[in-house]
Amino acid sequence: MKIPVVQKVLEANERIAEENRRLFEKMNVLVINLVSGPGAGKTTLLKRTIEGLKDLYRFGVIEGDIQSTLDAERIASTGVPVVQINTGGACHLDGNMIREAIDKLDLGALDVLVVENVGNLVCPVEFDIGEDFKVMLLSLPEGDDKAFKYPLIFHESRLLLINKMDLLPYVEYDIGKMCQESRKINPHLEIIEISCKTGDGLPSWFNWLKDKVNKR
Ligand SMILES: Nc1nc2c(ncn2[C@@H]2O[C@H](COP(=O)(O)OP(=O)(O)O)[C@@H](O)[C@H]2O)c(=O)[nH]1
Ligand SMILES: [Mg+2]
Repeated sequence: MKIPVVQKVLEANERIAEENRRLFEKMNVLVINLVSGPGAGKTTLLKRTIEGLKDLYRFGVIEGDIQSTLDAERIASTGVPVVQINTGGACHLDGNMIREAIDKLDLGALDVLVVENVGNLVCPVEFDIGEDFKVMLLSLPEGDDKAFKYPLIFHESRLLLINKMDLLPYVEYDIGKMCQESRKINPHLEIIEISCKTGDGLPSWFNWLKDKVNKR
């Protein structure tokens, strides 16, 4: 009997992701898998978060991109350890890529590891990397119909951050509808509205993160 290849790949990934998760637990590192479409503001959010909380926690970052080290360079400017993964075409990070990247990090010297996944709302959802939480980021210019189009990421995420709230006067976006449709898919989804530009809402996100580190 032939087993479909995709299933085998996913099974292998689950096993490696579970090993990663055990290692993160042992080293007491909280791991966030940050997922969004391209340009929603992942790297900007990460920089703001590190700048806001670096006196409290020791951060590390894994940057996932198809190519380039642009985002890793932006993060490196904050002084925290960062590893860039270039997937060479793959639209997501997987457990094995993360396993290789953490070899290059001193996990014992970290409290929080944030993984910026490759920018899209589809493929990263399929691949567990051993994270504690998936956090998804949407931004106003992308439109308020994403829950209908990409339900799985809403289902799998613990927190939805709605970014670029400073653009609300300039775009058509129904926040109420967005929240309602998101919670139809995932009634437990927490939602925080933020602007990485003005800083609005960031304290609530920082508190969410602090709560998760403290419960670790
Ligand atoms: N107006 C506005 N622009 C933002 C905000 N956050 C990020 N941006 C901009 O959005 C663009 C993409 O941000 P980036 O962090 O590179 O997105 P990523 O591709 O998800 O990592 C950049 O030009 C940012 O300056 C925000 O809250 N408001
Ligand atoms: Mg980025």
